[in-house]
Amino acid sequence: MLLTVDSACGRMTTKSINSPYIVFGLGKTGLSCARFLAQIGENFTVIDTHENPSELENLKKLMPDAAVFTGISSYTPTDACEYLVLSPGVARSHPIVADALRRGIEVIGDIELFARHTNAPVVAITGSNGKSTVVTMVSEILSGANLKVRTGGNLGTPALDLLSPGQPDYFVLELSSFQLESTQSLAASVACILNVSADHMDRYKDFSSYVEAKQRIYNNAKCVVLNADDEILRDLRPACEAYFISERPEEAADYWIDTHDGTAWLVAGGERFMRVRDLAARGIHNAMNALAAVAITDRMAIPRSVQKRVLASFSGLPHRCQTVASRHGVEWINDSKGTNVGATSAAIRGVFSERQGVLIAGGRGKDADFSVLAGDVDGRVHSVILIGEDAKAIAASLEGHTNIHFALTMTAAVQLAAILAQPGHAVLLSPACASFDMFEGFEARGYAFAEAVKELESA
Ligand code: UMA
Ligand code: ADP
Repeated sequence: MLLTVDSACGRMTTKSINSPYIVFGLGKTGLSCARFLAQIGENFTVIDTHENPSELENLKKLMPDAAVFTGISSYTPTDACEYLVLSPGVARSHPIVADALRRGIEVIGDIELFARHTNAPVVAITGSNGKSTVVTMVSEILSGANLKVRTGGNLGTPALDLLSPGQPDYFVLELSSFQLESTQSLAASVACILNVSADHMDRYKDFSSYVEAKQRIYNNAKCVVLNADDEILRDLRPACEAYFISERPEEAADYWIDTHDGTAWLVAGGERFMRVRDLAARGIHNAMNALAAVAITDRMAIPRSVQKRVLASFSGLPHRCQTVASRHGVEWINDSKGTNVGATSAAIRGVFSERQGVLIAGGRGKDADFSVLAGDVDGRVHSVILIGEDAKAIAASLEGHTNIHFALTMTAAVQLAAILAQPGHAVLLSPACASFDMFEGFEARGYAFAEAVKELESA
């Protein structure tokens, strides 16, 4: 059998390969697919369009004999090829994928492989924002009830790496729209879409296509949790049991937030069960995340006492509205994981609900519409400091709503913020953008912010 690989740098490689599986992409997902296919005794070939993908060395160490082609621009699959296993970062519109589809090769993702190889119950969570937080809350609640849980997916540990020997009581998976695009057979015990707001508009032809990808999480689900405040999600009519959460009591919901005698409460089925101020994670968006976690874990009959105990101590994940310093009356907050306008909008409304301050934003904008943020900064954010490749696009959208400044580095942005912020203010890093134009990822960006704030002490 022949597999022909054209190299991007002009070399033509032809190799005799007889693989039913082609793994496309050699990042974390591709490596997990290779490892899994090797474990179940399947023959596979790995391809990547970049010369030196991040997991190449690890693959060579783990499987020195694996067939791998990097720096390719095209390939011709053999008759033996049955499956093209896509990494989430590879778009289905890629010419190699389009060609495979034309040839009748089945295009699947790592979550599809996962779903085909496990019977254990899966909790599947997606949404534009709050996925990682809710996945972690659910996972801690289930563990707190002494259940065996394995947690991963878009959160970081690829789903297939969770399939080690022994069966957990539940897998808890964070699923991105990219992963859901190539998933057909997942039958989640509980599936949840937290919210939908525009993200990844550089990958989807329009917002509806993005939402359609997210909606795939409901296919075959036994039960779903939905956000009643979101018009699109409210109008979905899943063919299974549905439970609704809402920020407002007047919505037709099963779980909501109610203010009684000046105190905000989480309510389930009419019962006020926990004060919002007793949640360790701050902000109304985290109260909604907590409601979602309760709605999900109620499906497993987890006692209220366990849910409350966990939610009273889980203060949130790093880089999500995390206070990194308080100096001279100014609170410095790292929300580097605010990588789209929906997240930054929630962070601005949470952080600046009772005070004003400075916002540091910008990066790779993914073709977002930043004008959505204009209403949020009005009256809350007196100055915005913009960094990164889409700084000018954001400035154009916020013109007239706040004072706009530019900085070339995170350090310069933090130093400028220290000058602009007054006692009683907050400085919020919530970029509304991906980080890859300046940093290796959102974590590196958050650490750069925290480090620059620390350096202010010695300046
Ligand atoms: N590649 C190609 N050709 C292309 C595009 C990519 O060959 O046209 C190759 C790249 O050279 C690279 C590999 O594909 O070697 C990268 O694959 P990937 O981008 O899918 O990255 P992974 O390392 O496999 O990480 C993925 C998720 N990444 C993305 O969806 C972009 C990780 O989510 C996830 O944690 C991991 O799988 C495990 O499940 C990250 C993410 O940014 C955190 N997700 C997006 C988000 O949260 O907004 C969706
Ligand atoms: P995701 O995994 O979907 O990116 P995270 O839990 O990591 O979500 O949170 C990312 C950012 O999204 C947070 O830093 C915060 O700014 C914002 N956020 C978190 N939860 C919500 C929510 N329920 N609604 C809107 N924004 C949210």
